[in-house]
Amino acid sequence: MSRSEDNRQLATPLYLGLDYSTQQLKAVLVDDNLHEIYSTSVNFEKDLPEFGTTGGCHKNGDEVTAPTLMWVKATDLLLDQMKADRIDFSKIASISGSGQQHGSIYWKNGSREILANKLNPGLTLYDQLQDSFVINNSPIWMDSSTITECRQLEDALGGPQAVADLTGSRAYERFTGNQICKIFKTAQDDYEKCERISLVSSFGASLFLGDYASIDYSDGSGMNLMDIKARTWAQQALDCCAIGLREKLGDLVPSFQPLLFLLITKGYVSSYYVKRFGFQPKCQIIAFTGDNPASLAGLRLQGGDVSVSLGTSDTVFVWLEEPRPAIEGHVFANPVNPTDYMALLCFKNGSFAREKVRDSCCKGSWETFNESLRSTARGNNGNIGIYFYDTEITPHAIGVHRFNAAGEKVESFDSSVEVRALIEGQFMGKRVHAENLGYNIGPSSRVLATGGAAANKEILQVLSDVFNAPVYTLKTENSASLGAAYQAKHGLLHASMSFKDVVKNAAPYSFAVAPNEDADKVYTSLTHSYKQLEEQVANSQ
Ligand code: 5FX
Repeated sequence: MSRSEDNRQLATPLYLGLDYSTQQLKAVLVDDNLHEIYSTSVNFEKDLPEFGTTGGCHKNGDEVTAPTLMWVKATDLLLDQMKADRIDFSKIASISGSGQQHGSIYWKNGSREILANKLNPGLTLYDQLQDSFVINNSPIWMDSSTITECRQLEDALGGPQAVADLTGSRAYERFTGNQICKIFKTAQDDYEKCERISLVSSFGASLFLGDYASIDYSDGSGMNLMDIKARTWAQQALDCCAIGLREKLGDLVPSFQPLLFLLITKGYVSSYYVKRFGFQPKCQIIAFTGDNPASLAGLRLQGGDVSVSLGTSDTVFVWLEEPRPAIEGHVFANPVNPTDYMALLCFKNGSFAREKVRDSCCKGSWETFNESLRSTARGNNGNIGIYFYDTEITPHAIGVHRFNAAGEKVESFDSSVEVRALIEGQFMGKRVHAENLGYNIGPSSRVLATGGAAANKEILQVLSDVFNAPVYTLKTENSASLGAAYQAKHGLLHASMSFKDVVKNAAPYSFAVAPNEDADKVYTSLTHSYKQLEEQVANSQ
């Protein structure tokens, strides 16, 4: 029977998206029009206090881990909650999911057999997977304990840029290859007893598939182990990390790929869930991916788009066709279009810097802050500011640096000039680093703004002008789990339909602001000056 026939058997197919994030496991159900009809979540700290985590993790110096079995128990609890909410599991046509990126799970020899053939529907997963992991505490993305392994990888492959060219990012401490390398060196016995290493995403998929799920290209890009262009494991990188790693990682698949069971038959939901919760036996499991790629799907980004999340830290996703990996930022395989890429850029100085300038220049008033933006000229008469109160990630630099129109360092700006310099500087920085990775603003480019500061139209106007593109907003509390639910449907239809067509009925964006006519003229050259000044600051530290 073809996939679409499987699908038609259901009067109202539903699609389930899961998100194994740092603090919670979330489920979102959407209907055939991709409208959200239900969501629920399990908070690791609050609902599973027996694991003693704070915010879903344990911190021990620069080592940060999460108990693997906590995620298993959260899965039991989530499904129990859905059952108590009288969800009709038989209507779910397919399941996909996302997970915090970079975290790793180490399955013990023999666990595949338990997953595939020995799960008793009368018992919880937690009861039955007690002895399935060789490492009980999974290293997660907040871990920064692998600087030695990072240097080793960069030295072996010819430096940071060479690692970025091959894998999409220079060596990062949280990236999974460096974490695996540390485990190989410090716990070799455990490494040898491990038959499969999963990412958090493919681990979640494995639980539902009842077999080891393949790692998808997008989340696989966050390991420093995948050849970003060929989308295959990069043997030189594997060789640097650990012996016999290729076998423990399994195959890579596209992010919307319907998975296979035991590499042969269609990857339907494990019979455990059919018997215990009433899932239909032909509910298809689609590859799970990382939370950032899933959010790109949830935001429904298209070629040429950029999304800017304005929160405590700012995050930028960029849709790329021709990536130029750099030593700042990350290039991942695009989760919805198999030949394209996405870039992820993190900026530490987000809302905190905006609030600091609001307090020092506007007596804490956003109204005064906005009035400063309205009353100053686009381009700030050539004045440029760089406000890295905390050590910035992109670029790696610190301090507040102000320059006049002649590019000379100055001590201070008038209050309203300071406000505009901060906002223009923050957005020019985003544009510079997006362009460094291969982004080109085109006539159909759109900027999608999310996060707290996306409610501020004056700030969005500067964003629109700096990128010379219209800005839209979207409510996005669930972007990763929603993106996973979209991918669940996309996975069933991908052979005949593009992702863009799959999501065409999803909730529309709200138009916020359009760029001013002189935006291109003002900001193309100002951004060029900003770039030179930022490089000068970063190189001098
Ligand atoms: C991305 O590289 C990250 O490390 C984080 O955004 C995690 O994915 C958070 F879950």
